[in-house]
Amino acid sequence: MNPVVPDSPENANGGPASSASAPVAPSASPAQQAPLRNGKEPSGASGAGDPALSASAAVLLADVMEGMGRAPKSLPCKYLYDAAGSRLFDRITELSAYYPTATERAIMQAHLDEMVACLGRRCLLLEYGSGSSLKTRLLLDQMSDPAGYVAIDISEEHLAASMRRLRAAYPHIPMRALAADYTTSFAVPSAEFEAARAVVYFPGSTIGNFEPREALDFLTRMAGAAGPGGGLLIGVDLEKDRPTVEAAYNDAEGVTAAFNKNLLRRLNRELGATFDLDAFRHRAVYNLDEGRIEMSLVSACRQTVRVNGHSVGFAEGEPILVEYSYKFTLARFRRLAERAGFAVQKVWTDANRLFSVQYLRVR
Ligand code: AVI
Repeated sequence: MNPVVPDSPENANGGPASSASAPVAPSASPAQQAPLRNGKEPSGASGAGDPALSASAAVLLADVMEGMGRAPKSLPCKYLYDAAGSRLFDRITELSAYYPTATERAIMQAHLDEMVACLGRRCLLLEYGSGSSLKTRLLLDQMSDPAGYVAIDISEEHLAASMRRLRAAYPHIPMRALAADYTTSFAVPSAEFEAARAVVYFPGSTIGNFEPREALDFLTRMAGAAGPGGGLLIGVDLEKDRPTVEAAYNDAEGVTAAFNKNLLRRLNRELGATFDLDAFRHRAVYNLDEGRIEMSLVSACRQTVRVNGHSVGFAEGEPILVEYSYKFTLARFRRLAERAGFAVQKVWTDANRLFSVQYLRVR
């Protein structure tokens, strides 16, 4: 399950990138450039099976049908973040029950000096899944002589809007926007910046949306992207009691339900699917054995849905798994980070140990 999340009011996405550690002259005017695309989705090309589909829709269809063939059925959570999904996720982060965003921000505010000291002078900050880049501003405000900032996000529209705001607020910091699925391969234009080191910023605990094997691969790629002397500043949600976790993913306002159901709306729009949003209900359960929240859309009745010419049958009560959100112990995350080629240099938590922000050094 590959997540590609905008860290709402700050979040994340990923893929391998070139080392950013070599100092190179900046390009003429990086701050003026439009978002790059990672070249994975050439527009106008035909889908393999259906000539009416664009290449990106054909990839979406293939991913959806692959998930519909699994037991239990599943959908890749990276598709949650279309423009409407990104807006809904921003609303989730403002919910009082959704503790991760406010807690992470409070940790950052409390320990900003130490975090900025870890980044050091002439740091190139690479943010994976930049979303609205709200927490990033805390860093950009305090960083010592930053070499630059590269925002990487899957939602081109969201990225362009937040980069416009950031460039206006920080005209002295060279910036680049990269519209890319950070779970795929893409090249970071790090050679454009005169950086002493590169540090990947991956807040929001989006690492928890990867399954363990994928999390290891992704962290390993981030270590490669940061390169020797570089690091990773990462938000990591911690294991806690069931009521707190389940309340965060079953909000009374129904925003999380709307966020997950928006994926079905997207499939109706982009693939001509016939999902009846009222015929599925949101479910989020904390699986303590696996240390993760499991979010599903559960079919309220026996039904058949058409997806671009395919029929998909659902039994009453049958779930579509949409997203996992793993919660970590500090020891478990340390082991994962070390296997990926990092050393945990610093861990900051809140008084209730709900959440952590960690600085990992590339070993
Ligand atoms: C982006 N990610 C860290 C969120 C989480 O908490 O796992 C995604 C989310 N899905 C529903 N609510 C929040």
